[in-house]
Parts: sequence; C-alpha cells; structure tokens
Amino acid sequence: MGKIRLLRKHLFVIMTIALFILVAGFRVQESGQLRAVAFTDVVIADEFWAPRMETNRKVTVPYNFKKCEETGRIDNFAKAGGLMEGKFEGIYFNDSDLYKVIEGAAYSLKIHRDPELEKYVDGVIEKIAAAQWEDGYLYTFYSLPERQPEKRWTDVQSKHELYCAGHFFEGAAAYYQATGKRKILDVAIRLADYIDSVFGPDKKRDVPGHEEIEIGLVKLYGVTGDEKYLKLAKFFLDERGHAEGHKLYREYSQDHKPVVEQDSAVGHAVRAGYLYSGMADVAALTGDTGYVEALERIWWDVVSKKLYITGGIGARGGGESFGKDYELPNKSAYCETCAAIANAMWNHRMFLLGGDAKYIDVLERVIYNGFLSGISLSGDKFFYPNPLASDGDYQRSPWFGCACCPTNIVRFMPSLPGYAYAQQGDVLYVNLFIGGSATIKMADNTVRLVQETRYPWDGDVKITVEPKRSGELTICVRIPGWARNEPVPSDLYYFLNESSEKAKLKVNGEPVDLNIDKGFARISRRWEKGDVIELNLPMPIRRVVSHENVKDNAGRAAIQRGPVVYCFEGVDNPQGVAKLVLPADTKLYTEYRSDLLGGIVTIKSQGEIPQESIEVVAIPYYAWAHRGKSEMAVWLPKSAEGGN
Ligand code: FUB
Ligand code: ZN
Repeated sequence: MGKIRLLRKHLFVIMTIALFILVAGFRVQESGQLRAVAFTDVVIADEFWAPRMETNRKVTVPYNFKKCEETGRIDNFAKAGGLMEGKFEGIYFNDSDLYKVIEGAAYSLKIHRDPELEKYVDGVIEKIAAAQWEDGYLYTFYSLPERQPEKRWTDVQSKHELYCAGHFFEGAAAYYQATGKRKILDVAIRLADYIDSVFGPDKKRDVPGHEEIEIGLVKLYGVTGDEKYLKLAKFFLDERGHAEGHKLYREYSQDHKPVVEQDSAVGHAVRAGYLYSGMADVAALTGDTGYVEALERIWWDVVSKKLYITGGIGARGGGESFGKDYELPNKSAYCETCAAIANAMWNHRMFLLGGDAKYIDVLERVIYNGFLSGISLSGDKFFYPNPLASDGDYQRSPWFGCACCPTNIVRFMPSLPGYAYAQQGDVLYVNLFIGGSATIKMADNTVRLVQETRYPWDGDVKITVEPKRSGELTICVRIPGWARNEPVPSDLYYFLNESSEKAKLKVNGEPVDLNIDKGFARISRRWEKGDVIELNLPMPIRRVVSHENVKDNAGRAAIQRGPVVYCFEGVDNPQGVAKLVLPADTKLYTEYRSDLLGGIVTIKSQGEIPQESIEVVAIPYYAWAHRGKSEMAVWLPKSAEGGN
C-alpha cells in the first residue's frame, strides 16, 4: 500500500515537472505584451478613410460575394455538400477567395450591424459546412465531381489545401468574433484538428507551398485558446528548409533554408509576406528570438534593397517574386496588391514585437500608396499589379480569374482601424493619424483618445485625452520618418533636399520636447480628462531620389507630400508624360481640389518638354487610372540631359 502511494507521489512529481518544462519551453507570453488596440475599439471618422471603409461595406463586400456567386465559387461548396449537382468550377484555390470575403464581411458587420448581410453570410456558411467531410477535411477541388480521398495532401506544394485552410481559419475567427455564432468556428476547429492529426513531428512532415495557414492557426489559437494550433503553426514554420520530411520547395516558397537561417527576401512575394507575418505572430506568443533575429535581417534586406517608394514589394511578374537587390523597375513593376497587403501585415507585426515606429513608417507608406492604388474610388475595380509607370494601356479590372487581390482588399480595408493604435500596459501608442477615436482598456483605467485631423492632406493632429480616471501614463505619438527627413528607414530613398521644418508638439497649448524614442514622441505625465495633445507635422513637398544602384531611377526624382507619393498622369499633362522633365529646382505648389478624385491635394509646377516650359500637374499615385486610359509616371527625370 505504502509503495503504491510512494509511486503515485513520484508520478505526480514527475508529471508536474514535465508539465512545467512543457509550459516553460513553450512559453506563451501573456502579460506586458505590446498589443494592437482591436479594430472594434477604434472608430474611424475622417474625410479620408471613413468614406473608403463605407464604400468597402456598401459596394466591395456585396460585389465580391456577387462575383463569387457568378464564378461558381459558392456553388462549388453547394456541389461538394451534395446540395446541387455539378463539377468543380474555376481555379483550384478558389475556396480561399470566399473565405476572405467572409472575413471582410465579418469586420464590416462588427463595425456596422447589417442583418441582411449577416443572414446572407449564414447561408454561405451552411454551404461551406455541408462541404466538410466527416473527418473534418474541407477543400472543394478534391471533393468534386466526387470525393477523391487518395489525392489529399499529395501535392501540398502547389495545390493550396493548407493555404485555403489558413484563409478559412482567419474568416472563421473573424465571423465568430463579429457575430458570436459558432457554426463556422466549429467547422474550422474540425478542419484544424484533422490537419493536426495528419501533420506533425511524428506524422506527415511537409509544409505548404504557399504560406498562410500559420497566420490562420494563430488566429484560431486566439479565439479558442487551444495551444495545439499555435504548436502546429510553429511546426509548419520550423519544418521549412528541412529536407527530412519533404523535397524542398526552394526559394520560390521560402523553403530553401530553415526560417531561422533566412536573411533575405526571396521568391514569391505574397508567400514571403505571409510567412514573415506568421513568424512574427508566433514569435510574439512564444518569445522565439531566432525568429525575431531572422525577421530583422530579412526586413532590412527588403527596406534597403527591395521596397518600392509606394511600399510595394515583388518587382517581377515572373514568379510574382522579389527581384535581385535594387531591381526595382517602374513600368514592369509587379507590386501585387496582395503583396502590399502582406507587407503591411508583416510590418505591423514587426512593430508589435518591439514598439519601433520604423515599421509603422513602412506600413503607412503601403496603405496610402501601393495598397490603396489597388482599389478604385468606386470600390468595384481592382489592380492586381501596381506598376509605377504606364504607357497608357493599363486599367483597373472588374475582376480576375485569379481573384486573390480583390478578395484581399475587401478584408484588409475594414481591418485598418486595428493598425492605428497600440498599448503596452500604461503606455499607449498613436501609430496612424486618422480622425476618430480609440477606447483603450488598461488594467485599472480606460482611456479614450479622440483624434481630429485632415491627414494626409494636412499635418495638424489634435488628440484629446479622456481617461476615465486621471492618472499617470505615457502616450507615444509617432513622428513619421518623412517628417524627420527620412522617407524610409534605410538609404534606399532619400529626400533631395533636407527640410528644416521640424515637427512640433504641444500639450494643453504648451510646447513640449519631442523626446523621440524609436520614432515616437513619448509624453509621460498625469493625464486629466480633456487634456489636449497638438502635433504639427509640416508637409512641405519633397523630391525623393533613389540609391544609385536603382538603375531605373537614375537621374530621376519622385514627389512625396506627407505620406502620399505622387504621379504624373497623361490626362492632367496633355503634352504627354514620357518626355516630361521636372527640373530639380522648380518650385512646387499645392492645390486642394475637392472636385477631383474624391478630394485630393494636387501638386503643380513648371516642367519641361523638348524646347518648351509647361505647367505640370501631379496627383496622388493611389488615385491614378480613374479617368480613362492615360500614361503615368512616378519618377520623372530631373534634367533633360539625364544623369544624376
Ligand atoms: O496562389 C494564391 C495567390 O494567387 C497568390 O498569393 C497570388 O500571388 C496569386 O498567385
Ligand atoms: Zn493578389
């Protein structure tokens, strides 16, 4: 009897130690972490983003669903679920498009209740649920015209089963969070559990050819708290570059080396951006320093050699991939809209790892330029590539056979409020300047920040601080790199002339030192309800030039004002853009045009065409291609003779 008790005691001690090792080894960081203020706690009420989010809700979401209906994307689920007859229609990863639209609809629903839309999405979810196999598998391409179990996981390099699953987890988590309805979440859990039963260290050791499931699994972990999903995400990350379990999928799929050994951005740009985002997610939760060090190396490679002035990434159409160092052509720039979104997602996560505003500088560059160009003002025309020059034969399209970009825009746009603020204990971060408010819950207080601004057209920002109770806290207000003579956090681009106009900060009308740390002005004090922070970011018009190794921009300059990059379009410059020269010393003027392209600041100047001086007009890059076919250029020669 005594022996058994002793044995039990030992067993208990051993199990306790094992549990401790397990938890410590797989540390899930909970407290003190830098967190984004959830988009649901942020209200956007400004002239710039609010109308775009409204267009997304009213036009882009229903339009995307309609396109998913018309192209058989929804019917594929109905057919796979036995609700109708027929074979698979479209591209093998079309399931993912519907999932992304559901995600976008979920964010929209959370911001703006819409019973009709919710009912519609519930109906779509019924069809998705019907298409799920008894063991949890879900992928309509292998479900039609009949289920083909022998094909499952036979080509995870190309067939995107795991990619689709990742988008499904993101959509399911978002819809569950928005509506509280479990149906879609339960389908997601069954699918994730099934995938977990197939893949793992002692099971199938393979990785998705297109990353995405890692992000989705982390989101599923977020809503369920089940660490199994976080571990599976880490497994998929760690298995990359290890040839034991699968034939390596090479650089194209970032599978050429273990992720912790990677040091440059290679291969397919969207895949890469999703991989880096997934690594940052897992690093934030587990404290994995190997990931962070690799991410910092790769990030530096991108910002110093592979980033377009618009924030776009992925120079080459061939392989939809990153080019070589400094390979940044303008007319043939691929800059896929999805890659811009992936870049924004990645930079936001990098910021959350260490609170450095340089990542938000890149994020901001993306959202005002290379992302926003991807969607028309009307909300129903899209760019897939976003070139920086055009002969006049390129326009937005109503849809694409491969519709990854429209369905990415529709989910990214309504998630934007979640990028604006962050919090770490009693330190609050104002990342983006967007009129509206944020309600930030702290351990023992709640603070509302109310922003008033006409950004990006004007650099004055007023932030009213409304703590529930007066108290000590630090408010970090981002001082953008462009306001510190640093267009990017590298030497890839620089302003042709330094500006002596400096950012200014006041609290309750009294000037305060900027006290910049990691790109943020830190204001620590006791805050009372109604205290006001005033930030003034001078917005002179700047000429930007490139590192000399960017051969395509030799002798050329681009124009930027605040975070907005400009371009010259044929419609405003009837003498043509191809031969236009903008001398480096001509004065540049702003003119606000409420009647043009949804309200924009235009830039005017005297340019040159052969033998003639003419007035030239630039518009924000994101707004081009709205007035018929037209030439376009972001980078213009600084002199007719060329040269630097
Ligand atoms: O393969 C899925 C998506 O389609 C990619 O992310 C895009 O680049 C497009 O190829
Ligand atoms: Zn795309």
